[in-house]
Amino acid sequence: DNQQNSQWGTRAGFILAAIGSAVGLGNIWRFPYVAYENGGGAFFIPYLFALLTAGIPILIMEFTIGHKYRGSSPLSFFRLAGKKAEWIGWWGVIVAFVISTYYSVIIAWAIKYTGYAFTMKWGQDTKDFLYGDVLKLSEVPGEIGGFVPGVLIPHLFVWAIVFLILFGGVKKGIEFANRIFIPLLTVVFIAIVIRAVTLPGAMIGLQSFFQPDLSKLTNATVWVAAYGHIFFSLSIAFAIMITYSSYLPKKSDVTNNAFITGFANSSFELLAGIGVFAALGFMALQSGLPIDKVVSVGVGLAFVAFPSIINEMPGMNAIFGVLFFLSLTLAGISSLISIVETYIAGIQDKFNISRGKAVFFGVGLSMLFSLIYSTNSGLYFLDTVDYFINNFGVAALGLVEVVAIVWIFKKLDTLQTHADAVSDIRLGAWWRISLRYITPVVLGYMFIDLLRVNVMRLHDSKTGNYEGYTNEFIMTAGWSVAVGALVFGILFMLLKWRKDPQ
Ligand code: MET
Repeated sequence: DNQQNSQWGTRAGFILAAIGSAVGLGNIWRFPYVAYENGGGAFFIPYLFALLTAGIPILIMEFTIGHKYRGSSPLSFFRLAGKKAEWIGWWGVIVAFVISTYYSVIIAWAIKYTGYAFTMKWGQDTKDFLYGDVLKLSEVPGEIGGFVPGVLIPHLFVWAIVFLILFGGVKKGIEFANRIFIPLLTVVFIAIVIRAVTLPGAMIGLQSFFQPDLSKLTNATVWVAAYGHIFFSLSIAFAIMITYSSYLPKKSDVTNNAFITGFANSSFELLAGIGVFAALGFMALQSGLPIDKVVSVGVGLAFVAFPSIINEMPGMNAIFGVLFFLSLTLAGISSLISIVETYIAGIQDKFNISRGKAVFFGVGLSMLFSLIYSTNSGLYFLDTVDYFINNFGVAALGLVEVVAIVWIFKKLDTLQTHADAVSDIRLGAWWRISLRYITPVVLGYMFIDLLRVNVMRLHDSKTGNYEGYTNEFIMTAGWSVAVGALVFGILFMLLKWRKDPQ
């Protein structure tokens, strides 16, 4: 079928799919380590501020764009203001493409760990197990010795599942998968959190999570982290929510749907935070260390700290472990399909090809690029690409998108009129002030500062690059990817529409 004829079967189907996209590795694998690295309680206030002044307002805006202009992100932006807006849509699509390539490998790890959990195969040294036995990480970042078959095989399996779901189409593939995954995920996840908060020492962890650390509020990095995370977590500013809402029937309440999706995502994230910090509190009690000294593993938190926690648990360890990694897998797949759908929809619209062809081409290409993460330098690439694409892809794009729509194309009124015409809840001062002033000012300041810090780091041998990587590695895996996304976005805009975009 044709891209423009695809539609969700029911309202619940759309909401489940949107929640399925939002709730992902970001909530379970990413949020805990970002919150942890930013001091736990210090993260809370910036997180809520970013959610209410940027996250939800942009989500409403993107649902409205998709619903009003009824196309993939590039097509919707084209209809909004022509070619001079279209490139923003493509930029998001390419950013989505880049994220999908490494997102898929984390799901592959989760599948492996679901298997390991049955026997707790990771042993006592869970850090060595992850980096040594599983990932076979090279000594030097960027030095690629070859593929790691133990990662490559589940990784290809993940792409096969994604292919099958997307090949089924919007209703029979995406909606169907989410109808099974999301209820299952919710039940499994609540069981895990209940187990975690009833562990001895849980209160120690929860206290550190919920105690706002006001002294850290002046720290810019905490704010940057909070905004970046909200965008990633809500799947906004990289084409996803525009694509999903373009499949809504004409009569659909966009504002209400955005609130439901946003609050469901944050509830999930808060639950994940509660579960993880409760478990960390348990670890703190066991080891006698303060909570912020229990682990120091960043990206590996879920795959290092969790296995350790599972080792120490009084009973039901294996079940807990299996459920935890299973929930990671389910949440990951339902998000990965949404991100791949953005470029499937984009190329279908632009090149006027069938869905089947677009799925073949899109999944095939992302699978090919994703192979780098199945090599023994994969984790270094993942870490660097994730940092650069989130800061100079997602956050920068969020800024450009909002400024362009509000200040350059002056479409805020048009969008508000459309949203209000189809929705119960009316948009008012909160929505307008957030998008007109708060988001551009805060994100703009953040972005300039981030750019300054990272450019400076290339020239200053004392401060060192992100994670201490060499300039060469940062240029290859970081800057060229982030800048490349923008360049390719513009190139796609320059190509001819194979079908009248109006
Ligand atoms: N929202 C997703 C998450 O939180 C990420 C974008 S979709 C791959 O994991």
